[in-house]
Amino acid sequence: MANRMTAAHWGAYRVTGAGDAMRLEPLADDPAPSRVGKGWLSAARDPRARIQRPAVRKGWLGGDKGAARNDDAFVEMPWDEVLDIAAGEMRRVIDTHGNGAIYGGSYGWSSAGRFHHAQSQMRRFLNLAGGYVAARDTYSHAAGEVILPHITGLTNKEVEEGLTSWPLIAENCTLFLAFGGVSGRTAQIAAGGTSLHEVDDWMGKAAARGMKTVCVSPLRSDLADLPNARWLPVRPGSDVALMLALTHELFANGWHDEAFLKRCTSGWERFRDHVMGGDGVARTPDWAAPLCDMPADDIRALAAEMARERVMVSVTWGMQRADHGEQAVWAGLALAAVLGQIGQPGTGFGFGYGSTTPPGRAKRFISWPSVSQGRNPVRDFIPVARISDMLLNPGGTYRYNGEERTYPDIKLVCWAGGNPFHHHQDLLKLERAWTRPETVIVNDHSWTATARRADIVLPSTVALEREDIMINRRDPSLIFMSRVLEPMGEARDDHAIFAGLAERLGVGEAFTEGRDVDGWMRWLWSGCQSVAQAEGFALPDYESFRAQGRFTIPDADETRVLFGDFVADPQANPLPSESGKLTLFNERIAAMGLDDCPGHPAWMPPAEWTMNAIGGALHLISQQPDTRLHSQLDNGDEAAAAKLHGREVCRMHPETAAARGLSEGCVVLLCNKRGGCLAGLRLDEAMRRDVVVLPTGAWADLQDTAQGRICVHGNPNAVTLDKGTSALAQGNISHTTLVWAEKWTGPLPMVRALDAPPLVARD
Ligand SMILES: Nc1nc2c(c(=O)[nH]1)N[C@H]1C(S)=C(S)[C@@H](COP(=O)(O)OP(=O)(O)OC[C@H]3O[C@@H](n4cnc5c(=O)[nH]c(N)nc54)[C@H](O)[C@@H]3O)O[C@H]1N2
Ligand SMILES: Nc1nc2c(c(=O)[nH]1)N[C@H]1C(S)=C(S)[C@@H](COP(=O)(O)OP(=O)(O)OC[C@H]3O[C@@H](n4cnc5c(=O)[nH]c(N)nc54)[C@H](O)[C@@H]3O)O[C@H]1N2
Ligand SMILES: [Mo]
Repeated sequence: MANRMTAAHWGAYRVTGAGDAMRLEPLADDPAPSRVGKGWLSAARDPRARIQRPAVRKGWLGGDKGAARNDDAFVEMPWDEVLDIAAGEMRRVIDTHGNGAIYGGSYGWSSAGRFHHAQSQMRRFLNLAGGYVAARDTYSHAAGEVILPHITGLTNKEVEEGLTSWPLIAENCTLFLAFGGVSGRTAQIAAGGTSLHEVDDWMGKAAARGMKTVCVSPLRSDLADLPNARWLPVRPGSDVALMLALTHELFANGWHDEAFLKRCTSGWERFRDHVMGGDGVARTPDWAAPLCDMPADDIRALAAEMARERVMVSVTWGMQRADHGEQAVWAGLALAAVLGQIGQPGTGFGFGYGSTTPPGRAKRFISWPSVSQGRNPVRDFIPVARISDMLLNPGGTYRYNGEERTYPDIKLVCWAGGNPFHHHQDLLKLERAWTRPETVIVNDHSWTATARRADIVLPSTVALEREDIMINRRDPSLIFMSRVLEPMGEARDDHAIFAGLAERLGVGEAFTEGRDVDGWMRWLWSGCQSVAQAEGFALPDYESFRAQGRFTIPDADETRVLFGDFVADPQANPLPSESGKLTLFNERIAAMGLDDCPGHPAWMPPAEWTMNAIGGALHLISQQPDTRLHSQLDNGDEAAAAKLHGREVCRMHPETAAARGLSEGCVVLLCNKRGGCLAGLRLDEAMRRDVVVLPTGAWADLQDTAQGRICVHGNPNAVTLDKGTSALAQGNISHTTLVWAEKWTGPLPMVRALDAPPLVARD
C-alpha cells in the first residue's frame, strides 16, 4: 500500500488510520516536531468554521456597496450562480475603471503545497484577466527587504539563503548575541513546508560546546533554557541605542577592526562620527543606559566581552516590525562590521535565525519549478502594509524607497490565501477602510474575519482534501501530499475556482492550458526531474514518488558563510551595493532626505514606548503564537486548549498584575485610543514589568460593547498602531504599541468568530 503523507508550513506527516482514528504522525527523523500540527485535523474537520457552500453577502445583494460589510448575514447560492456574479463584477469593474482598480494584493501564508498555492493561482488568473494592483514586500520583514539591497547590495532572500550555517556557528561561535532571542516557538515554521525542525538542536550543540548566548529581549522565553545563556531584558524599542553604545565602546577603546572597516565597508568614518558625538551627542553607554533601562557598566562589560570573543550578532525579524525597524538591521550589521568578524565561519551578522526554521540551514538549496503566474500588465503596487491608507486615501501621496507615489482608487478587492483581518494593524481603521471598495471577493476554507467581510465568498478545500507536492527549495525532502479527506461541503480547489472565473472572462484555456490537476502535477514533476538531473541526481517517476510519499535529496549537506567570498577578496568579489562594500553611510539613502531614515544607522524614539507611556501603559508584544500559524488552526484543538475563558491568553509580570488588581486566570481588557481587546491572564516572572504579551492570531471578533468596539476574542491588532517603519520601507510596526490593562468586570461577550456568520434565505 502506498505511504500516505502530507505537509504544511509547520511540518511533514505520515497519515495513518481513517475516520476518527486518522492520525498525522510527525516524521520519525524530525528532531523537534511542531506543536502546531496537533490542531490541524480538528480544524480541517470543523463543520462550524468551514465554509460549506458559496455565499453572497445579503446587504450586497440588496445594493449595499460596503457600508454594512463589517457585520452582515450571507445567502448561500449555487456555484454556477456565484461564479457568474463574481465574473460579472470583475468585468464591470475592468470595463468601467480598468484593471488598476483591482487590488489583488492577497498577502498571506496560505498552504504549503506547490501547485495549490492560493496566491499563485489567483495571480495567474488576474494577470490573464488584465492585471491588478499588487502588494510589495512582506509583513515579516519589509524593513529588511527594502534596506538590505541598499546597504549590502543583496536582497533579503539572498541574505537569508546565504546566512552563515548553523554547524559553523556550533563549531566556532563563542558569543551569540541574540537581539529578539532565538526561539523554538517561531522555528516551528517554514514557508512552503519543512521535513525537519533543527534550530533548538543547533543552539543546544553550540551551548554544549561552550558558546555563550545573550537573549536581548523583554522576554526570557525568547531563548531556550541553555547552559551559558543569560538574559538582557532591554526596554522594547531601545535595541538600536544599545547597538550604538556597544559600537561606541569598541571605537573608544580601540577594539574596532580598522583594517576590516577600510577593506570591506564604506562611509565608516561618518558613521563613527555619529556614534562618537559629531552632532554633539556621543552614543555612550551612559547615553544609552536610561533608554535601554540597563546599567551603563553592563553595556561596557558586554562590549569588552565582545572584543574578546568570536561573536555572532543576530537580529530576529520581529526586531524590525517596529517603528524605524530599518535601523535594527543596519545598526546590527554595523556593530558586527566594526567588530570585524563578518565573513568568517560562525561569526558576523545574521538576520532571521530562529524566526523560521530554514535560516542558517546547512543544506543545498535547489530552485524547483512552479506554475507560471504570468506577467502583470498593471505596474502599480503598494507597500503591503499600507492597505488601509490606500483604501482611505485614493489619490493620496506617500513616499516609499525614494519614490513619491500615489495611492490607486480601488473598486474591487480579491483575496485568496491570506487574512488581513488577522494580519493588519489597527483593525478598526481597517474596518473603516474596508467599507470603501465596491466589491470584495474572498476565497478561504473557513469563515475567518476576512471571509465574513467579503461580498462574494468562494469556499476552498484545505490541503488535506487535495493532492499536492511539497517542493521547498530550502528543504532536503520532497513530499507527495495525499488527499486524505473528502472536501468539506461544496468546497473546491482554488485552481478550480479560478478556472471557473477564467472561463467566464474568456481566458479559461490560457489559465488551464488544457490540463487538469493531475496533468499539472505530472507537468510539475517532470520539471522537477529535469532540475534534479541538472543537479546530478535522479528523481523517481511520478507514480513511484506518489507511492513512496517522500524523496530525500542525496548528499544535501552544504555550509555557507554570509559575505564569505566578498570578505576573502573584496576587489575580486565586490558586493552589488553603491560602493561595492557594506555601506555604513549610504549616499542614496542620505540623498532621499528622510527624517525617519538618515544616511547612517541611528536610534530614534519610537512613536510609542514606555518612555512616553502615561497612566501606567504597558508595551504590547504581539508575538507569533506557539499553538498555530498566525490565524490558521485557531479553531483547532491545540489553540482552543491553550485559551482561557475561550479567549487568547496574555502574559504579565505578577507585580504588574497585582498593581492593577489583576490575578491569574481573570479576563483583562487591553485598550488604547485605537481600540481594545479581551484576553485571559497568565502570570510570568521571566519578563519585564512594563510589558504585556499577547500572541497574534485569535480570530478577530469585533463587537460593540459598553467599552466601545473591541475584539472580545483577543486579537492584538485591535489595538496595534498602523504606521510605516519609515518613509523608506513603509513596513508594519506591530511591535510598537502601548496599551492600558484593566480588569474586565462586565458580562463576558460570547465569542462568535469561530462559528459561521448568520446564513439566511434569499429575500
Ligand atoms: N500584531 C501583529 N500582527 C502581525 C504580526 C505580528 O507579529 N504582530 N506578524 C505579521 C506577519 S510576520 C505575518 S506573515 C502576517 C500573517 O498573516 P496571514 O498570512 O494573513 O495569516 P494566516 O492566518 O496564515 O492567513 C492565511 C489565510 O489563508 C487561508 N488559507 C489556508 N489555506 C488556504 C487555501 O488552500 N486556499 C485559500 N483560499 N485559503 C487558504 C487561511 O484560512 C487563512 O485565512 O501577520 C502579520 N501580523
Ligand atoms: N509557532 C509559530 N511560528 C511562527 C509563526 C507563527 O504564526 N506561529 N509565524 C512565522 C512568521 S510569518 C514569521 S515572520 C516569523 C516571525 O519571527 P519573529 O519576528 O522572530 O517572531 P516574533 O514572535 O514576532 O518576535 C520575536 C520576539 O521579538 C521580541 N521583541 C519584540 N519587540 C522587541 C524589542 O523592541 N526589542 C527586543 N530585544 N525584542 C523585541 C519579542 O519578545 C518577541 O517574542 O515567525 C514564524 N514562525
Ligand atoms: Mo511573517
